[in-house]
Amino acid sequence: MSDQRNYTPFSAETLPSYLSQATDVANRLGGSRDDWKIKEVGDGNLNLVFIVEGPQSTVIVKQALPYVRLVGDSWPLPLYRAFFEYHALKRQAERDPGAVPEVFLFDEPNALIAMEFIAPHAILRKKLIDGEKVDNLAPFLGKFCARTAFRGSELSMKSSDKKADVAMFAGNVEIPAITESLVFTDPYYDAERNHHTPELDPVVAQLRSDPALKARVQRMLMKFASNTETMVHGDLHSGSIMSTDSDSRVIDPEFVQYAPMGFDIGMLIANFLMAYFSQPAHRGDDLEDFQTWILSVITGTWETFVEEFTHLWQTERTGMLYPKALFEDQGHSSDEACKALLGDIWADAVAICGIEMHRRTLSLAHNADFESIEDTAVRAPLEARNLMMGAELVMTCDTLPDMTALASMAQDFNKRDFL
Ligand code: SR1
Ligand code: MG
Repeated sequence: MSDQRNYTPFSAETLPSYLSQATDVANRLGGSRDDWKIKEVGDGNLNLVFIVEGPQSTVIVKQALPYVRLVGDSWPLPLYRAFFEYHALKRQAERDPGAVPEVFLFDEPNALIAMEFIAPHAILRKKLIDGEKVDNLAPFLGKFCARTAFRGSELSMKSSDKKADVAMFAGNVEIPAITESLVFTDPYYDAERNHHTPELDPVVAQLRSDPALKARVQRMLMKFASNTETMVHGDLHSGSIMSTDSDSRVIDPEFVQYAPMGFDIGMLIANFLMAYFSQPAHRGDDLEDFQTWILSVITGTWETFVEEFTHLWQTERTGMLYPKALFEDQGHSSDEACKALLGDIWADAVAICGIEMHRRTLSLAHNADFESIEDTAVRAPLEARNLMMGAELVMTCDTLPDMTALASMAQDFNKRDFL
């Protein structure tokens, strides 16, 4: 795994010389290095991202920095995260072909991945803020979550392969540590890196003074840190999805780890709910129509997840878990076992969803859905709905019956005033 000895962070000026030696990438770009146009476009929290445009094609080059870009070199971060991102992309491509960018080059010492430029797609979060609908989004995301959850688990994988993989990904220590603090811990006390919209103070005080809420969140953190059900993307929000008006892809799995199966879909639903609650500040006459569409994406994603997971259960259950030898071969249906497992995944997803809704409003890394609302008097009441529904989800994750109940809860909170 990468350390800093042979590492050089590239710039738009130095990258052409490096890429001209990377034959496969250079051939894809076409022409020679003087013909390539390079822009550094990284606007995420961690990495350098270059768009390299050649006469024949365009390639993305992503390079890890040895620190958190959002904060600066006061927060060092290991380069080895590129190694885990590369391995995650390979596995996701096998488990859901076509869903993630194709990798052309992985340079471990330089913590650099050259990959497919996904065009003309744009970051989904921006489309949601701009009120642009995306067809086929729910089926795509539901299948991605179900296929990666199922095919990365011992419902499908050979136990020895899965255990070797768990051991390998366990080397990714600092990246999950970010999630452990920023997502599961910092929102619930006055942590140094936190910030929130000042008008939210009373709601924030209410959440932080609730030991039952904190205990439930910590219980979920314990599962996140110790339950290796499957390989998760680890940061599946609307900024990790790129879409046109009808096609979508998933990017950026550097937060990959083995974790509960409900993690990715829970985080995803949270980000759609935040898009939903922020809409009154972004829309005009089309508000109701667009919010209804977002809710339909949430419900559709979960419905597809259940359908696809059940289909894989019936057709690809080749691992050591719930073996056919114990069920079908004995003349016993495994349908109820599948439903019960989906019930557990649902409960985890609901808890994760509530926690993610909190952290994007209270911890370090907020999202543009709310942050782009400049007038805090407009932003705060919308964020308050989001925070209060997050708490309700965490507290009811074991009893909330289904997605219909979650969607009605969102409609209800969308009308309430908490400040
Ligand atoms: C310090 S990194 C902050 C956040 O950015 C990433 O995209 C993850 O969501 C992480 O929690
Ligand atoms: Mg990211």
